[in-house]
Amino acid sequence: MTETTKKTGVSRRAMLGGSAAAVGAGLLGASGMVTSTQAKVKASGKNEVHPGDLDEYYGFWSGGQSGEVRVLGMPSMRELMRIPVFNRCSATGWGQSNESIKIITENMLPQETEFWKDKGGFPMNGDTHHPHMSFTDGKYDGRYIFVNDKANTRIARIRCDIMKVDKIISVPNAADIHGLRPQKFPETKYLFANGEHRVPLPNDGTVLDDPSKYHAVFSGVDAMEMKIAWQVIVDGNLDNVDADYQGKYAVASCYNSEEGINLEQMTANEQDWVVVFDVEAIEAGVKAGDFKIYDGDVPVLDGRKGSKYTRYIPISTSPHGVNTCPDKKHIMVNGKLSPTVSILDVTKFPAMFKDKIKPRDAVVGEPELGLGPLHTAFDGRGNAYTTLFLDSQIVKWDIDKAVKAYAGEEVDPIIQKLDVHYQPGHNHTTMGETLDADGKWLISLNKFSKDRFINVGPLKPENDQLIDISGDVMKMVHDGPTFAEPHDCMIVHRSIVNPVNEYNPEDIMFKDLVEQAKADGFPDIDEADGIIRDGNKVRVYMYSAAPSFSMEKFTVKQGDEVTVIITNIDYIDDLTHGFSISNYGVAIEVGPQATASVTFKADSPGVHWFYCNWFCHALHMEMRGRMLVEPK
Ligand code: CUK
Ligand code: CUA
Repeated sequence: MTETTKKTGVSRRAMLGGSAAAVGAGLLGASGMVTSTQAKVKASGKNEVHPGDLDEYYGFWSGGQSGEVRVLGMPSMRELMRIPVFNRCSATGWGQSNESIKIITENMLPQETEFWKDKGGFPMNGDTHHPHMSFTDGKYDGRYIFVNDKANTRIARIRCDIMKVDKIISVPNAADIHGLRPQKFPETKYLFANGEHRVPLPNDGTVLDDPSKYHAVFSGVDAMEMKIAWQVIVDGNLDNVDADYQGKYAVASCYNSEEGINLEQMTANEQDWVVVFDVEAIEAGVKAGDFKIYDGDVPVLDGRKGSKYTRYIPISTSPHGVNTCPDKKHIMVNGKLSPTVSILDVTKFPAMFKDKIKPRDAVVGEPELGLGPLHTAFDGRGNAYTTLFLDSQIVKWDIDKAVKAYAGEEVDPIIQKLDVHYQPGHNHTTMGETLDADGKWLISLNKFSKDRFINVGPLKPENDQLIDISGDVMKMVHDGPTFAEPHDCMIVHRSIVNPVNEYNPEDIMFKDLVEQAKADGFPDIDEADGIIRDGNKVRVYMYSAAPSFSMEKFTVKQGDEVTVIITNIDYIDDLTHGFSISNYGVAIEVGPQATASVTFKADSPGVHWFYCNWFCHALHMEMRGRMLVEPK
């Protein structure tokens, strides 16, 4: 018996189930509940990926406050890689190599550059929630993954060929980017990004308690340029967002129509809404000059109630997840505080924008599913799977029946409820946010693991559960612990993602270093080996081939600003080198055929060993050399 159970006499697990059922019965009434049909069927074993076999899917997981994105193999649920994004990574040198620092800082706003000047130059944390791949014709195209940073109002782009970030941008005027989705059709021209929190616009420190000056800002980001194309001010705040399959609209949920600034105010109303954005109307508004400029030279349009750019569809209070169905027609808005999911019909949006129907007429279904619906996924066979946070369940339901029930037919859309462990937020199906939804697997990203793993102390992992949805009945097949709340993930078939094995030396990412080497007298960076002194700036060029660096030792003077530039000339797969200097806090990755650089102040005199920090050879330990720092 644990301490908790001793004190209360009830385990948390029992309490949780009991209270949820009690509240559920009260709220839903007798007709709304179906018996939980927890599948007792034996696990299929289909999720086993034997040694030497490969997974069928890539899963891209956000890493919450860890600031990273993780790559998992599915269905094995093995963690394959971590992609540092907004975090400092001591294994790869992300946040330390000059190339990563350039990506992190080059699109900071001027005031941010000023603010971070004395604080390490840039924020080294982030809060990733929503990783999504770029689309072409409603399908994943394998080019990029985009992810938000709620903590520091940024958006990053990951190149899928090398699985590294190539752009990070700060979003002006908006506060705390939360919901993020790519346009699905005809291709990802825009990313839609929700500034979740309302802040004064301009946020210059002169306003605190005048809510009329607070605004939430929705951004359309040019996804290929990674530049803000336009922004729209809305009423209320902004939570999650999704785009339709026609490429015309974005739909964002709002949980604070009260425009309150504390919890009591924010949940006072019975109704909130989703905001529908008309992309073509916004583009026309930009062309016509119907905007203001605040910060960042971005056109900001007014999309508050009554605007031609938006419509507000009333939804019961605090809706959360927004999920577009691969039937191209329906968009699900998950009730959170309401036990319902509201089904929007996008084919009604044109009439709604022409005011031929009321916004609420775009709602064509509103099934009561259970307590705390947060997110919905799809199998491409007409079924939806909604997470019930409070009930700790996934509910599988029939979309068509839900629409019929709303129209008055006596049908029950609920097919099955499956217990998950515990408290699911997002869920995701294989290819489920695309027209290729294949209905094989469902992931439930549970916020609590409690008793599902051996105890690792007060801080527990989350629990990502894998569910086989290929048959008529959902079957739980795997528990997978993860660290630091991955809010969301996306799952893509491996045929779509085709990463390379080596870097291309001609890649744009090496251009600056290649140019600098040429200017320093090394026409071929593969052979660059030598020291260039430029005042107190010293550039040390070397190349590496397992198991040695081309340079066995080099000498600099105390106080020099030293940049070490290393090219890995090894041509073999899986042959990454690294460069660490002992007692200097320096460690970077140098991938096969890559060039990387790091700059530091040589302020500690003496002999310092530098060594390779990525296991590369039987003589990896011997892959090292000395830096002598001569005293002043
Ligand atoms: S949010 Cu976390 S459970 Cu940031 Cu997508 Cu819904
Ligand atoms: Cu090179 Cu280890």
